[in-house]
Amino acid sequence: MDTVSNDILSQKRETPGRILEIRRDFPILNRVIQDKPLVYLDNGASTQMPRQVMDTITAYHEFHHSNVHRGVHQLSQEATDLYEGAREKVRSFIGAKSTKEIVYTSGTTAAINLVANSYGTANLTKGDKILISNMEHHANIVPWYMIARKTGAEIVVIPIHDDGSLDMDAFVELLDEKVKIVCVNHVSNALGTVNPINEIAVLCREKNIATVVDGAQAIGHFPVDVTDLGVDFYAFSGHKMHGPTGIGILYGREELLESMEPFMGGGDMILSVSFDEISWNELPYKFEAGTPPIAQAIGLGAAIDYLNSLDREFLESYEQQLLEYANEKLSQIPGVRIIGTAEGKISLNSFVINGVHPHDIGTILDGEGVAVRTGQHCAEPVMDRFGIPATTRASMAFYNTFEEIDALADALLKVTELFDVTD
Ligand code: 7TS
Repeated sequence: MDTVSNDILSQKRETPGRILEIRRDFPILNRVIQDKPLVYLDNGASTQMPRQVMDTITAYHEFHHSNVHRGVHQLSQEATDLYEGAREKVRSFIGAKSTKEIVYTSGTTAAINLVANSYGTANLTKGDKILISNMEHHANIVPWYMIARKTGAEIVVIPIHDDGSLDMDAFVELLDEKVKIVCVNHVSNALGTVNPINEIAVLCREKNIATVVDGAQAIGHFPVDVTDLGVDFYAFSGHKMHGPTGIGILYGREELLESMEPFMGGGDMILSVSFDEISWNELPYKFEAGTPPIAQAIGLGAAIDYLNSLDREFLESYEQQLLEYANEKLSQIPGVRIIGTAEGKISLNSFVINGVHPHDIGTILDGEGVAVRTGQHCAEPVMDRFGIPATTRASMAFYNTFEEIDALADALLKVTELFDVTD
């Protein structure tokens, strides 16, 4: 075992100064856990916030807090300007044509539930098909299951290859005239696979099939342009792109959102109300009932400003180097098998170790200050596809370092020593 350990330790790589500088924006990365420096490799669950985002949220509470779209007083107008300003930042960040296409939600889950209920209910009848990829998060499965039960539509699974890439040949074959909706993630949270969304959208558009893309794991890793992608709906969460929790976005093509009935009713989403007749507000407010997550939306705007201030091309290529480095290290640890090896995947490694339960791995890693996620990652069908109950997942962000990958590898070696794992 010493030989393996020494081999791994001998291949160190130095983290670029630009990354170390960026790390200073993230106070939480200085935490000490179990007497060890925190190694945060659970970015797939939630990314950390830079100080700039926290400061913006605090300043909002200190100086501008009030309810939006309601008061004529100055504070309400300031809050409304900040809140609507953030919507414009989101629009520009994802290349949408109009802020009418940007609906604030509480997260990806809420965004997909909105589409399933509003669009799904109105556009599905008995015998129709909803295609869902085998690598979806439960957030892009369960709402459709619920709507399928209500409407009599059928869920059909798009299969995936052994490397975790989507089986595009099978997908094309499945696209018959019964298919009304295709649900697929841009990036899989369990495998790291990046799906060919543009190709999927083109095929669906030809057949008038709606595309619902779960962008939760893509948005923090590379630039997304919904117009270039040509999708109908695109959902994501603020907390996976260095913003706060409690805020997410549903992008919807204006024409489709216009045709849809609201999902939730209440204040702000109406133009006029009587007991006989109610008329809906214009887009996007039609879908935003009640007091919205104001501070969170403004925080999301600040996260966008922060990402825009960085050299994202550099960060993207740096994350790929982290992935290569992690692959190299993991391949030298006895008994490790990586689940999801598709070309072009993001910096995320799901893996199993022969004979060791992922929860034991997670607990031992926590003792070393290394935070990873273990379990089925709310993607049970993909675990079933690979015939495993769970994985350990190290998901990286641009602020992670090569030294942190070393710490992960060292901690995993401890696991294999403790459990006496051999290849
Ligand atoms: N879709 C994908 C692909 C996700 O990874 C997640 C969260 C969601 C949807 C749901 O997002 P929410 O913000 O509405 O909760 N994924 C994870 C994960 O991988 N580990 O913890 C949460």
